[in-house]
Amino acid sequence: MKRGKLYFAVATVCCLVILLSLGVVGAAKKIVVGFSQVGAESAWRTANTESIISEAKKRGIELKFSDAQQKQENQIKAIRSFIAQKVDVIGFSPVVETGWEPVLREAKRAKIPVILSDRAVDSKDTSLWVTFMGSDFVEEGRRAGKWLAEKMKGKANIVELQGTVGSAPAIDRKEGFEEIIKSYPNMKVIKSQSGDFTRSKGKEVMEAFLKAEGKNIDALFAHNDDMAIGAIQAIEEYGLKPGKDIIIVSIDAVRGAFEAMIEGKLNCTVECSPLLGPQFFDAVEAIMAKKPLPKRIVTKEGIFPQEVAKEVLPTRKY
Ligand code: GZL
Repeated sequence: MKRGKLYFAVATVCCLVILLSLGVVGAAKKIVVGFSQVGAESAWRTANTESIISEAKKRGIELKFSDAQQKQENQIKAIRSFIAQKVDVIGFSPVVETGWEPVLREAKRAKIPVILSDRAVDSKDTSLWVTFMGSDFVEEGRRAGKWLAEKMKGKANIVELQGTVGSAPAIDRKEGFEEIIKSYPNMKVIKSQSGDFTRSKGKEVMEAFLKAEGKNIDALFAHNDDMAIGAIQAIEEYGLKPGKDIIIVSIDAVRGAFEAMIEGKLNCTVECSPLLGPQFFDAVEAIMAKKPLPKRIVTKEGIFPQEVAKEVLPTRKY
C-alpha cells in the first residue's frame, strides 16, 4: 500500500512540473498583441499611438507594434508577421477601407481574433473582425457642416481639404458635411482635394486653392487639424487673415487646434478622440476571457468653437 502512495505522489509532482513548465498553471500566460498602426502622419496619430503603447505597458501586455508609414502593403506585411508569430490578438487601424479580406481570412484561419481600432474596413464579411471601435466620422462631418452653416449664415464659397484618399474618415466626413450643406443653396464647395491628413500637404493644396480662387474663398473645411494648420500658414503667406478673411473649421481637437483658435486663426474644431488605448485593451482582455463584445463601439465626442478654446485647453489630454 505504502509503495502505491509513493508512486502516486511522484506521478503528481511530475505532472505539476510539466504543467508549470507549459505555463498552464502557476503564473498566468502573458497576453501577446500585434498592432499595425497607420503611421505618424498627424498629432492625432501620435496621441493614438501613445495611448495604445502606454496602456499595454500599464496592463503588462506584450505589444508588438508596427508603423506602416501610411502604406497598406506595410500593414498587410505586419499582420502576416503577427500571424506567423501566433499572437493572441491582432489590432489595426486600416489606412484605407478596402483590400483587407485576403489577409483577414488568413488571420481567421489561424484562429487569431482581430480588432479594428479607429478606422473601418469595407467588407460584407463582418466575421473577419470581432469589433470595430472608433469615432462616428459621418457625425463629425455633420457637426462641422452645422457649425459652418450657422457661422456663415447659410452663405459661403467653401474649399475642402480631404483626408487620405480611400480612408474611412475622409469618405465619411465628406459625406456628413455634404449631407448638411446640401440644404443651403448658397453654401458651395468650390474646390476639394486630398491633403493626406498632413500639415505639409495641407499647406501645399491650400496654396493651389488660393492661386485658383483667392479672395473668392469664404471658408475652409479641413478633415483634420494638421491640414488646417498647414493651410493657415498658406493663407498668411498669401496675405489674408485666417480665421477672419477665411473662416476655418476642422476635426480632431488636438492641442495645436486650440492654440490656433486662441490666436484667432482657427474658428472651430470637432473632437475625434485618439485616446483609444483603454477601450482597445478592455476588448483584448474580454476576448481572452471569452466574453462577448458588441460589433461596434463608438467613442463619445464633442465640438469646440473658438470662444471656449482658452478655458478648455488646460483640460485637454492630447
Ligand atoms: C480619425 C483618424 C484620422 C485623424 C487624422 O480617427 O483616423 O487620421 O482625423 C489622422 O488626424 O491622421
